[in-house]
Amino acid sequence: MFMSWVQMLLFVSLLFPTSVQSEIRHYSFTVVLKNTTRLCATKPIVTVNGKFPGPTLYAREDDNVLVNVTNLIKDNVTIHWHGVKQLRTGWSDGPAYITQCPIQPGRSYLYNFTLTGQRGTLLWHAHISWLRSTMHGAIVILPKKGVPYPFPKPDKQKVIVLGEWWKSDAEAVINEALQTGLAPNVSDGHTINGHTGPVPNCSYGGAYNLHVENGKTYLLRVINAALNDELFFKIAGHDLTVVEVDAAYTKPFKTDTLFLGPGQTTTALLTTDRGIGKYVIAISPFMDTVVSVDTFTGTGYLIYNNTLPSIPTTMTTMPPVNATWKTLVFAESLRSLNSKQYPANVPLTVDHSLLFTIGVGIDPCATCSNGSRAVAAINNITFDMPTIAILEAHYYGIKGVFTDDFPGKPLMPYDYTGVQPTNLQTMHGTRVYRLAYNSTVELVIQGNSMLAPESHPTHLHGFNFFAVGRGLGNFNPAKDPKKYNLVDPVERNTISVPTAGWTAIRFRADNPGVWFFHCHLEVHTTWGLKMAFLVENGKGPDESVVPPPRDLPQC
Ligand SMILES: *[C@@H]1O[C@H](CO)[C@@H](O)[C@H](O)[C@H]1NC(C)=O
Ligand SMILES: *[C@@H]1O[C@H](CO)[C@@H](O)[C@H](O)[C@H]1NC(C)=O
Ligand SMILES: *[C@@H]1O[C@H](CO)[C@@H](O)[C@H](O)[C@H]1NC(C)=O
Ligand SMILES: *[C@@H]1O[C@H](CO)[C@@H](O)[C@H](O)[C@H]1NC(C)=O
Ligand SMILES: *[C@@H]1O[C@H](CO)[C@@H](O)[C@H](O)[C@H]1NC(C)=O
Ligand SMILES: *[C@@H]1O[C@H](CO)[C@@H](O)[C@H](O)[C@H]1NC(C)=O
Ligand SMILES: *[C@@H]1O[C@H](CO)[C@@H](O)[C@H](O)[C@H]1NC(C)=O
Ligand SMILES: *[C@@H]1O[C@H](CO)[C@@H](O)[C@H](O)[C@H]1NC(C)=O
Ligand SMILES: *[C@@H]1O[C@H](CO)[C@@H](O)[C@H](O)[C@H]1NC(C)=O
Ligand SMILES: *[C@@H]1O[C@H](CO)[C@@H](O)[C@H](O)[C@H]1NC(C)=O
Ligand SMILES: *[C@@H]1O[C@H](CO)[C@@H](O)[C@H](O)[C@H]1NC(C)=O
Ligand SMILES: [Cu+2]
Repeated sequence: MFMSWVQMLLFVSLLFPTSVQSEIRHYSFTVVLKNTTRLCATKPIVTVNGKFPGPTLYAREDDNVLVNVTNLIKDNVTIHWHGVKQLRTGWSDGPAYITQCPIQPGRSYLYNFTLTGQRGTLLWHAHISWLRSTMHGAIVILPKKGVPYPFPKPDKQKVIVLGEWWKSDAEAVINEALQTGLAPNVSDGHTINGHTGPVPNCSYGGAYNLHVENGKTYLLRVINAALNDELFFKIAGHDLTVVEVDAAYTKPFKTDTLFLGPGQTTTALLTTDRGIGKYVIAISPFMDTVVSVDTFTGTGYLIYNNTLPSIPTTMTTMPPVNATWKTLVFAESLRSLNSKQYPANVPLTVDHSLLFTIGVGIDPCATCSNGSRAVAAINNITFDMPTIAILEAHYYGIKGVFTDDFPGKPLMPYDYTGVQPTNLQTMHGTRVYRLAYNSTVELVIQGNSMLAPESHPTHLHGFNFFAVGRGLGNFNPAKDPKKYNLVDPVERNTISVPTAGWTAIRFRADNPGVWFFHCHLEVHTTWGLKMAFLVENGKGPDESVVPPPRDLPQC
């Protein structure tokens, strides 16, 4: 008996299925307090499953992820899956009062989302008040089974989560600041996978040790989970080859220093070719303006596995805190991979051309220490949090929760990066910007000098965007678009807007729902540097928000 060609192909494809079924990944996250001696903490910290950083969530592209979050602490909680596109599943995005009411003490909520069209490193974190300072962890999205990386296969992979630490409770820090109206205390240290390295006046000196073998390639998945600090990351004596940021592949490039804003991730290859030795891993903050910052350098060690204790440690020099040039060189080096398999689908036409000015201002406040309080705004609007989720209000047509008149341009244009205006007051509102399904957006994010100009890592939920342009000073609509990169701009979900400068991003609004846009310096989010895009449904169920889950928390 001979098989026909068709039969044979059928037989072979049964033996070796080419399309592998995606899986359902179940996780259980329990929010609990945990005592810790790290950095001489004075209080138990808020954790997931008692871990700091929290558990790493592993999945493959196309998998359905189910995370049952149970809240066993006294505070309300929510969790955001930072950078997960959440196609039509805004109910699982996580920002409190934007897409869901918080999970109240004693309650559970099942987050349910599918990882579509993304692979690489992301993070999850609490998205209410300042709980994310200790409630965060990594998300690793592996390629589909049988699909290789577009770079040499690493021998091993390591997750490296960078954080920021307060000796006192971070909630107490922000509550105190909101009462006084002043800037919150800066943190007391920076952490690498929960370890600080030696700290002055604190007997706890545990450092993170990365044990490696000589002659191997390691894939480092580096995550900036700090609250308020953009960070440099360096390993003494070793270059790193960046291959992916924010779960989008990049053209590989070699660098001695990584630069990550809070919420950003960078995946890089490390070749261990130094034979033996102990090499410092260091993180330090970036701040190129008068704003005060925690200057503590967090340290860990890269240790080759046959290194004797007598071998001296190789040190490294970190860029100075105001090394703007270093951040610009890093940003300039980032390019989408833009291969046949992973094309950069940059929108080439624009339906909505928006200009958002962002910065910090001062409002009167009778009860505050100084008769005034710090606020932050987009287009001079300080966002007031609603008392029920905007997505629910939109879905059920509940009136009076928000208005859809967020201005696409500043209402009162001025020289944004020139002399500081005399009036530093802002307006307040809960306004969204409405977008039709599948429309295209160009958003120029312009830093302003209302109070102190400062670098802002801005984050868009629900989408990746392409960073098509960047510059210092005021954006020039006549000249600057001519210099855009529309071929291979980096694709990401969080982008730094340079101090007294601008960044232009483009995205296609192909995800219906309500999507938060905010500065990822938590202090600025708290002060009101936030707004939301409302993306209308398209045609039919495949272009519409899924129905809300039955266990969606209520306010
Ligand atoms: C932390 O330690 C203190 C003192 O030992 C104890 O009273 C408290 O119950 C502990 N808290 C937690 C959450 O374990
Ligand atoms: C989530 O976990 C809680 C606590 O174990 C349990 O009561 C609840 O039924 C779980 N929810 C789902 C959807 O499994
Ligand atoms: C997850 O959400 C999808 C809709 O997006 C739904 O079909 C599925 O039943 C949900 N899974 C669970 C376990 O609730
Ligand atoms: C903030 O810093 C001040 C000055 O060092 C200190 O007195 C205060 O207790 C700190 N606040 C918190 C919440 O740690
Ligand atoms: C450490 O303690 C000493 C003595 O109490 C004090 O002078 C110094 O300022 C402290 N250093 C830090 C970094 O807190
Ligand atoms: C170092 O790595 C090599 C290669 O895997 C292994 O053979 C050796 O046992 C390791 N040595 C130690 C001390 O772990
Ligand atoms: C960075 O700060 C140092 C120390 O304050 C100063 O000397 C230097 O001029 C600054 N560099 C830049 C580029 O602003
Ligand atoms: C208090 O307000 C005055 C006047 O606006 C300002 O000069 C001063 O720096 C403020 N103090 C603080 C601590 O913010
Ligand atoms: C912002 O709004 C406030 C309140 O309406 C106003 O006084 C101020 O001039 C506005 N500032 C800018 C830069 O538009
Ligand atoms: C969205 O618009 C693009 C460009 O016009 C088009 O190619 C695509 O089919 C549209 N998608 C949907 C789902 O309408
Ligand atoms: C928790 O959230 C509910 C619903 O929004 C709210 O009524 C309550 O005041 C919140 N509790 C705390 C401690 O913030
Ligand atoms: Cu900011």
